[in-house]
Amino acid sequence: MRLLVTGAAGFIGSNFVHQTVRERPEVQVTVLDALTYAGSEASLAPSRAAITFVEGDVTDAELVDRLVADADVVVHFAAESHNDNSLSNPWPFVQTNIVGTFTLLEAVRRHGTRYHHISTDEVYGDLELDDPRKFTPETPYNPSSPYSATKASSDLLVRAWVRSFGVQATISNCSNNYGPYQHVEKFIPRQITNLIDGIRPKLYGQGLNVRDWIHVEDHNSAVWTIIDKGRIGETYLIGADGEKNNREVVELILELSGLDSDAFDLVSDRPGHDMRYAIDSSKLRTELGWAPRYSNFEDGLAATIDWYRANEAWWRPQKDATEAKYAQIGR
Ligand code: NAD
Ligand code: TDX
Repeated sequence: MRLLVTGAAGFIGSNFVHQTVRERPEVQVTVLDALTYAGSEASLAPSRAAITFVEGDVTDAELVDRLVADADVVVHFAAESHNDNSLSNPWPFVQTNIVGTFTLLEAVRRHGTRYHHISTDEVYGDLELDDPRKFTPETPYNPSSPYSATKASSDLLVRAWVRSFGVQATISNCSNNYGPYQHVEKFIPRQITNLIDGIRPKLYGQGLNVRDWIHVEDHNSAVWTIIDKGRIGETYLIGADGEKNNREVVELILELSGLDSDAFDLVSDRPGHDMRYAIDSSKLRTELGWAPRYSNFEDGLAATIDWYRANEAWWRPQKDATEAKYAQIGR
């Protein structure tokens, strides 16, 4: 299989490539990544000798066409992915997430290539804390932020290209990922690396917002399950029943770091901050037989903390610029 993976110099895509090189050595992997502030070739280093890396933009139609022509399967991770950035400057989100997906869809349409689209649970909006429901594939789209609105737009393009042009596509919407190689702008790595720097963790608002955490390796094993066995045109929700509020996560990071669990600060809230995400992944589990392997969040988090301690050279170059951006928005 010749596999084109977009956005694999980022967090989830780089882990996907490492898992693929490790577990499926017969797959020929080509990565397309623009190396934005969020991408780093260093994230691909462990697999670098086994893959082809192309630096380029998913909105570059000629380049995309050439790469798709040589692929059997495309997995599209590339995106602008951070909600806070989408509030400060939405344009790159429209360009990469919507126009980039359009560009890939036109190429896979021309070449009849199997396409898997990586998306997020945020397209469904949010749930109240006491709502017994979780998101299902039937939940209506109701995105809140510029980021989630552009991801929702890209999902709808995929659905339309399946129905109107017969494109061979599947979609997955996953909950919040954690694990190695996640940019220090994101919640968990930000707090871990702040603590390494002697800065107290920062919780938005009251810290009561709930995210449904999944280890990145479980997200990626689910993506492979969908590539192997998913039904064309279908949407699969990926989640591992990992609901926790942000305060609980910070308390755990503090405890695992040997510090008092109340040594955090509350900072101003994110505008439009989604209250709660929760995934019902029963379709993926029942129809395709997938199950997560990282069932213990505390163990996964401890391993993630160890990874950031051992890999300061990987994250240090991003840290100051990231915190400078947060300082500008008072968070
Ligand atoms: P990330 O920001 O860590 O990585 C994104 C990668 O895409 C980077 O390497 C960047 O250089 C690349 N990129 C950005 N714009 C590009 C462009 N125009 N052309 C080519 N490459 C470009 O993101 P992530 O957290 O790894 O997320 C990957 C995908 O998974 C995204 O589609 C995101 O919406 C989705 N997702 C993320 C999460 C999460 O918790 N992080 C959860 C569900 C879904
Ligand atoms: O310093 C912080 N303090 C804080 O309380 C940061 C950076 C975040 N938060 C809160 C906001 C959220 O409730 O933590 C939660 C997680 O924040 P993010 O890491 O920014 O993730 P989120 O906005 O939930 O979106 C993530 O999950 C879905 C990814 O960034 C998206 O790409 C994915 O689609």
